[in-house]
Amino acid sequence: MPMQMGFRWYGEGNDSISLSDIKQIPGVTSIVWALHHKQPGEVWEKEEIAEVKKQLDEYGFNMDVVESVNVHDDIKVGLPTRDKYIENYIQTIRNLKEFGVKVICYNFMPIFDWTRTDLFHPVGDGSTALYYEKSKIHDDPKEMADYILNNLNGMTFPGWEPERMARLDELFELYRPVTKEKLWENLKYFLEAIMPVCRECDIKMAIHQDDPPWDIFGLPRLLVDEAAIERFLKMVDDPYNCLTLCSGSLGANPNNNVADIVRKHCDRIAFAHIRNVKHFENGDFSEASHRDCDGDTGIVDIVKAYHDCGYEGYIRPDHGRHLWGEKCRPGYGLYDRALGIMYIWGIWDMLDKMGK
Ligand code: DNO
Repeated sequence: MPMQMGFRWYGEGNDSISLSDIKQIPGVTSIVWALHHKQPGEVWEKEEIAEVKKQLDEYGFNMDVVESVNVHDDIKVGLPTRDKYIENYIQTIRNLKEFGVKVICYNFMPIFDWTRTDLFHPVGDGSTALYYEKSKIHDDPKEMADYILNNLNGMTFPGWEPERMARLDELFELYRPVTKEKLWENLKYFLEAIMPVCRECDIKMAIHQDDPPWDIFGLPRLLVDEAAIERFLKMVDDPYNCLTLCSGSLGANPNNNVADIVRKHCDRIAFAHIRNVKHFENGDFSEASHRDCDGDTGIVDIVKAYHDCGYEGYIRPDHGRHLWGEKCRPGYGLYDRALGIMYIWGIWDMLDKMGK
């Protein structure tokens, strides 16, 4: 069995792309989905999941991968109320199991999920891409949150819930005593509480790396390099404690060699995000097309590493550029991600043929 190709879709009425569009991209079998109206900490009810299943069934897609069931801040901060939210998380896992879900992608980033300073930065060929300007991150986080929320073309973005962003002062205050070590402890507590249920339900928890992979606005970030990944996997050494290995998140730090990480930890990668990043000397970076030579991430080596390891897990193109005037959610247009899929398949199929 080859890897299983997925495409992230934000749901009916919440995405500019239709399932019929996605069906026309070669080789996509999984829709990477979520209930985007849910706040972190809420239980995902069976009736709500059934609704999505019905939509996907119509096109013959599976719903094996959820991205994301977001973790409530009280769990990350380690407040006494965390146990209640962990109970809810467990109930969600049990409900997802009823629909055959196999992998939950999540993150443990304090307050902000992925962070960019420019959502539509000109690439130079007429297209635009997500961009990170290092010097802007020392400024006011509120300004950045406003900028992001105002540029989502009216759509929601997980990790940037307006309700949470409206409470930024309070959230920063909550996280003040949370050192990096404390955050590791809180992650361990969370995982140890849910692992027995994951085993019972045969659902892998697949953590996404921090994006960018370094501390921002004074907040600690954990999953930033190979050493951290090693620590994470050993900390809760369970086959259900897995990775969503994100080449673009790790690739934002030129010292990370993603292909090496794939080779070393392939058996614990449940989900792969493939994205290319181009670095600039001053520490800024831009997202790029999936083509190897358009960025510095080493896409060919990474895909080859998965192929060499006989990877049979889920994979998806990550962010794409915005092409041909498409009006879409930043990073999640149709065209460049479809091109990315064809590039990944191109490498994969070639390697298959050469191996025969
Ligand atoms: C960025 C995504 C992340 C990812 C979450 C997982 O586009 O890869 O937002 O979905 O971090 O919880």
